[in-house]
Amino acid sequence: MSYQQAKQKYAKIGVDTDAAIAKMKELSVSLHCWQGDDVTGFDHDGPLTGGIQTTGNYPGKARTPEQLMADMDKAISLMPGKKKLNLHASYAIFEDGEFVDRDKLEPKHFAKWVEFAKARNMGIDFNPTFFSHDKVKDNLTLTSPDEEIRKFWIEHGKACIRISEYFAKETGVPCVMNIWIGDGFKDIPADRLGPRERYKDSIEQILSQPFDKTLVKPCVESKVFGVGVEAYTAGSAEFSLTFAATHDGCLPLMDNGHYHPTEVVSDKIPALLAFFPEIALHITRPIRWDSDHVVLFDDETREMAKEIVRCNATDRVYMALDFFDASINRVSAWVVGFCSWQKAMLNALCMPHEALKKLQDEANMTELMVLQEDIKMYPFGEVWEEYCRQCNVPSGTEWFEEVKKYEQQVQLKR
Ligand code: RNT
Ligand code: ZN
Repeated sequence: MSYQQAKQKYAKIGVDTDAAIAKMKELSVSLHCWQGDDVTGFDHDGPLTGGIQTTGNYPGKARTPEQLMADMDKAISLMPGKKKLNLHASYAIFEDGEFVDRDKLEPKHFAKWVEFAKARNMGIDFNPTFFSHDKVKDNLTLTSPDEEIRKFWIEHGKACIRISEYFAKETGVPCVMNIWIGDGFKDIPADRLGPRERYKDSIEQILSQPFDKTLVKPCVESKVFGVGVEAYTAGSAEFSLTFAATHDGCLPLMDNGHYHPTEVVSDKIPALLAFFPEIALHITRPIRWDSDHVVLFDDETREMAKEIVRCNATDRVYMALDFFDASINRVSAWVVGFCSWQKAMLNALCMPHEALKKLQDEANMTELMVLQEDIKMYPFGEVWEEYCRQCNVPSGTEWFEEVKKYEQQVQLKR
């Protein structure tokens, strides 16, 4: 079947595949730098902490800013769609032997990333890094009862607001700044309120740093538990959601690895859209826990994309990827994960949502089931290939030949 034939088939159910492809080209998705080096960053030598883990030992990992940028470039050249760069503060680039701690970070430490993003027409999202650092005391940062520790991390958050505003001004694209802390306890705590009150106060102090709300979009990301902090996580769903709801200009961020395994973020998206003008997502693939596997074109991924599209919320939801697999080629991981989300969004744009909603409102659940099942067999692959063609990137598995070559010629020589 050709694209033209596929297009005609979709047209019969009221779907304009050309319009879907055109829409895809406008939607930006944040590509996280941390898949390229297993969340290591450039500002410390210690291990990854905070209850998150990368597993695997695949060769060829990027170890310098140049290598990470080259790997990202390779990935970017192989996937369709508009990308935004997602950085962590730990990816600061120090020059000429300079080093400053996280509370003293300045825009200039990210100038090379700005140059990278601008040259590729990308905006930048940002994340303060509240983990992998010697000032994480007893697994605590912004919730620490040690005021010196807490102050250090508040100053880090404020520095990141200033850097986020710099990113937005330089790129002309608003910067989503996500606050996530792994603070918690391995075993039953005696005080669940104190850490949360301190966390609330800490974020309020961070947000007291003046910034332009149209340029910086602060978010708070919730989590249910982390490795080593199984009994209690300060930034729980209720905490984070309520914080965002009660603080003007602050967005809730949902990571679909951060809930109990039978909860689905696809259902939470419309729930939040009923209240928040804008929300943010971390798109990942949890297997049994927050394992951060590479995103695939699977049922829940498709369902999340459908909710964004059918709620007409493509301009209200900030979409960012958040996975890290160290057991496979890291460039390939980026491409598969990014393309899976692109496929999910394009697939969602190729559905007759209004007709389906009408069936629901008429309580015609029989026909709704029949149609929803029938659409699954539509020639979506043709539409995807056409989208890739228009974006000048290989479709199918042709891109993987490029990755294999790059692995041999570049990554394995490191
Ligand atoms: C951790 C959170 C967080 C991190 C990144 C590196 O569970 O998902 O978003 O993955 O900030
Ligand atoms: Zn996340």
